[in-house]
Amino acid sequence: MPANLTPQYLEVEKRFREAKGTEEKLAALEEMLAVIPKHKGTEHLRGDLKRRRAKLKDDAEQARRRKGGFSIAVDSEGVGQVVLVGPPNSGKSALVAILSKASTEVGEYPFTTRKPIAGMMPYVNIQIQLVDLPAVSDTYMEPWVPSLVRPADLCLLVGDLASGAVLEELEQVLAILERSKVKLVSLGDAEAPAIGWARKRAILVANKMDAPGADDTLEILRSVYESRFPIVSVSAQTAQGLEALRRMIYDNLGIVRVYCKPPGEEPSMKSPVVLPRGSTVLEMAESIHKDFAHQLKFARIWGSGKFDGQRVQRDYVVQEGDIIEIHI
Ligand SMILES: Nc1nc2c(ncn2[C@@H]2O[C@H](COP(=O)(O)OP(=O)(O)OP(=O)(O)O)[C@@H](O)[C@H]2O)c(=O)[nH]1
Ligand SMILES: [Mg+2]
Repeated sequence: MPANLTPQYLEVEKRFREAKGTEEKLAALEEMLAVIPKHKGTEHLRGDLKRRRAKLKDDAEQARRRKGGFSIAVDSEGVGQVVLVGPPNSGKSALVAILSKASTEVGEYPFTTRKPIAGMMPYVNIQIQLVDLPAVSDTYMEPWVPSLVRPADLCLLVGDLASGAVLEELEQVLAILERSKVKLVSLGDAEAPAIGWARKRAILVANKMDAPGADDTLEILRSVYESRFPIVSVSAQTAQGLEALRRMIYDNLGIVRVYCKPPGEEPSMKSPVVLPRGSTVLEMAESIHKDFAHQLKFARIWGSGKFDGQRVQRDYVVQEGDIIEIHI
């Protein structure tokens, strides 16, 4: 089958060939994987790219060990990786600590966090990875921070409602990321990224709702950013709004949880199959076992606003909470 590679892919591939260091090569490879058309004709090539990426990551890790540094890449775990970015002192670490129980240092002084700290946030029956990052600011910034936003599935832009300069701080964060060709957008954004750019879904998290005057500051934030990002107000101190934040994180990851049920048995509601929103019955079968896809005849579905047990074809798009019985 022909691979039908797009001009966009070929352009990134050219950059990969010209890339010098391991980090530069890795960044180009990530992009090739992001823009390569995903169909049967590119299956081998995609496998090959993933192997090269694994090898390069190993090399980078070993080089860092030799230099005595720490690894700046954070391997994704759970159903999705969510990074927290924001100005110094906005409460990124406090949020990661309370949502995930990761031990990350919270400090009264700015620039407390100096390296990424990952923790797992339980959400109903799945785990979502949160990654605490150092502050993004013109005063000082660890230079690798934008490169950790790039591979994330979702970004929490954390604003400080106790700061008199919250708008300027957030504008600075957005501008700094854009200098590294990372643009924060909302879930509905369907625009294809320009070559070299990453468009990352983001939620604006207005933290320190408990601070005096926070309500007024929140109003201002809303008026400026409402049309651009979903906004949620929280307090890492009083735990206000955290339930809404957890839910919003899940909703903005663009995934669905479905449950597989062998014919004649009960579904296992504790272990969902997690798929990108818009996935079909066939893709669900594939994700369980690649042989299932060839053997799949049809499926029965409970949920979905369908009649219970209704028979659907392999191209049926599964919905959040569906219970699916696969017939092979
Ligand atoms: N009142 C109030 N204070 C908070 C809240 N969340 C965090 N703080 C305080 O704000 C300060 C900074 O919190 P951190 O979590 O270290 O902030 P950070 O964004 O991780 O800061 P850097 O790592 O320096 O970028 C600490 O003194 C926290 O106790 C909140 O919801 N309300
Ligand atoms: Mg911190």
